[in-house]
Amino acid sequence: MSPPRLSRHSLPQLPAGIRRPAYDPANIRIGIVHLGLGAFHRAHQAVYTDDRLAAGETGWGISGMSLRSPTVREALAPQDGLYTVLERGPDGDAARIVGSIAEVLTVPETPERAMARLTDPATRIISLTVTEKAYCRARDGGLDAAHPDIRHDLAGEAFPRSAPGLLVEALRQRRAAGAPACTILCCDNLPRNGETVSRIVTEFAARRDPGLAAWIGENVTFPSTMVDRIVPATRDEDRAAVAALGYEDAWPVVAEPFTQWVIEDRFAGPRPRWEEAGALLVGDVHAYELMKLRCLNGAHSSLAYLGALAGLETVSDAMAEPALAGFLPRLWREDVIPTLAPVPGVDLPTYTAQLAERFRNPAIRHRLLQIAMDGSQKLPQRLLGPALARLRAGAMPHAIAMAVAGWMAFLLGTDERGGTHGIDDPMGERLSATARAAGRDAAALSQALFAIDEIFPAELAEHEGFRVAVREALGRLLAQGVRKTLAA
Ligand code: CS2
Repeated sequence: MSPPRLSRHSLPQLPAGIRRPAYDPANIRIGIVHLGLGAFHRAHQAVYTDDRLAAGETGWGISGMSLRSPTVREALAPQDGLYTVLERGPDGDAARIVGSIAEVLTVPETPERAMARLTDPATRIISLTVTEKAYCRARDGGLDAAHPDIRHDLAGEAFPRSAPGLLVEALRQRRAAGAPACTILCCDNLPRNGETVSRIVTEFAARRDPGLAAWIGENVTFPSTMVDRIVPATRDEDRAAVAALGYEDAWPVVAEPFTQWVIEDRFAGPRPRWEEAGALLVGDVHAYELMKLRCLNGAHSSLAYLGALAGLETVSDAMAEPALAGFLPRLWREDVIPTLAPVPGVDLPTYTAQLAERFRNPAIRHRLLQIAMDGSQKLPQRLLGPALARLRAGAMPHAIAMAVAGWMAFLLGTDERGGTHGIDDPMGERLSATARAAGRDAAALSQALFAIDEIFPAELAEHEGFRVAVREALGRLLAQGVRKTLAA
């Protein structure tokens, strides 16, 4: 007999020892719409929410929506939204079934249903993990009105395609229907993510109807958040690991044991008591955001480019190489920690040492190429921001220059073991073409890339000392390889 497929119906038959919802998932009501139903949300916010549902806050079920691909709906709808979080630590695995996703939709498949849920008076929170690029930000941080999806949505002739367009249309309809105030909760890795989304949404709305923009200012809040949990993309091996437990789950998620969520406590209406599930509700998130983006994500991106260039596959593989593992403490100590304001209750050297431990977790196979994706969207807040802060303080951020050089070399598309990789990035074609035209000439390559002002702010691109540091690092990477260069 084949093992049962996970669903509400099969829950009671699942093997003992698997933690399952301590409530009846059929009896929860939806209070949250979440856009971007990727692995991260399912191992993070949905788990905090699952805890609150178990504690009796049954009005906070999640309607999970994908903006494009139906693959999550195809996997989870037959499972009534249930899925496994397989927590993998150095000491072994723990499986838990999460029941907080009460409904799974693909927006373009069922746009009316999605809009009805977004505008439902019972929906008080619209949260997002749609990745950096989906906000369609312009160079100045506001709305990129030239973005093809934004142009499509601003024309207002068809159902919106972009996240900002969808949010504004939902808010327009909420206003027209007299729906109660709601909160838009960005959970993507952007600095001041709440303010960023507020600005983009308000600018979009103002182009359609200044009255709507004003209404949003009075009725919608955009708290900032810092989110953290390492959740690699699910692989077939992970599905097999769940099958070995005795049931079938088409899309489990694998996560490290660590999880952190810091939320600015500025909600327009009610919210789950996430603080009782371990979240930290604070007055100001910014110091936490910068710490996490620069220390964790900055180190991740550095490892991704330098490690992939060295022909390595995962973060833990890279951490097993002394040259790469040894690079991070330097990056943190010299170039990152000095740029951070004190974070309440956090000792930064301890925090970064714990990051190194988390990166070493051999049970998590986090592919470097996954992290390397969308570099044009990630570099500015992860590496270029702290570089600028150091330069303004009169210091030369050599470790960051090395990481940026790693990204530049990575764009050439080949690694030191003769492997090749594509550049998965909204600017990928332009970046690859630029790199190809310059070739393995460090001066030409760095100069051509520094000229891309969507990525490099002028203050950085025109800083002679920084340009030289990157060019020299790139020259060494190309001539001697990653290991030799970092060991030197
Ligand atoms: C990673 C993040 O893929 C990436 O860019 O740096 O997804 C990282 O794993 C999370 O932010 C950890 O909280």
